[in-house]
Amino acid sequence: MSALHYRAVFISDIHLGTRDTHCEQLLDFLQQVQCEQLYLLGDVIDIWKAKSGWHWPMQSHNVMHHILDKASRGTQVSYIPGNHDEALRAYANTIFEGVNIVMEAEHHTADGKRLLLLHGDEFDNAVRHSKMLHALGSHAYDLLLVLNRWQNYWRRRMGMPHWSLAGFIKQHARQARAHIESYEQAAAHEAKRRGYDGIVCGHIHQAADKTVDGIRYLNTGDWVENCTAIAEDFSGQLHLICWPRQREALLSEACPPPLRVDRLKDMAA
Ligand SMILES: [Mn+2]
Repeated sequence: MSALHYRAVFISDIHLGTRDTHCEQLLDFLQQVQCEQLYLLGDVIDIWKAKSGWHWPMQSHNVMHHILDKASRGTQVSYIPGNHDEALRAYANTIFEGVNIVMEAEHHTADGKRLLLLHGDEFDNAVRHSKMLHALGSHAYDLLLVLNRWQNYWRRRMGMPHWSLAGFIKQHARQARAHIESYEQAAAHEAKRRGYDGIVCGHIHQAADKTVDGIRYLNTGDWVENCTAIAEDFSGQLHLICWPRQREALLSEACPPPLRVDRLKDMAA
């Protein structure tokens, strides 16, 4: 029995098919949460990675099964493919096992706000460089440390000044930050241009809830590092959830969903 009730839940960047997905966390989240609408905002299945070795344990299967189970029990499930599952874009505007596949969607909150929903690789021009930095990533870090020591030995011998790895990383962290900000601005700009009150997207694995240029910018984050989601309660308030950090607190405060007037009308009819 689910404990947490939301009007809508938005998740993305699950990357099923890779070894990186926190399947157990996600499965726990899906089991504890009940919602009227579930939006999957892309990179749910990592079809890119399938080419270099598919990793599909029972847990990945369970995640898919649970999502389809929700769809069969009355949750409206919408799936907006991202760039890692872009093969599914060919199936846009079809319904698969109760899951509505669409290129983008519009969500109306309980308090009447219009939100644009998409994956977000549409704004890749703004983050192209940070992707490259991302690829450089943690594996290169250890190697850099070794090279830095070796390099400074030779620089000293040649009478050159010391070169700082810490400074190099700081500089690149600043650049990565700047690219994330460009992405957020590009997303907010698109929502504003099209007359929306806000945008919910994913793609950059950087969960957020902020106002950018007068537009509510929400990013669902990911389930490979952060285990985050956006959820709308029955009053229309939107919340950024970091599941591992907030799980206990959310479950201890959980209360049943409000009775909906339209449902009461249906029952009376
Ligand atoms: Mn993506």
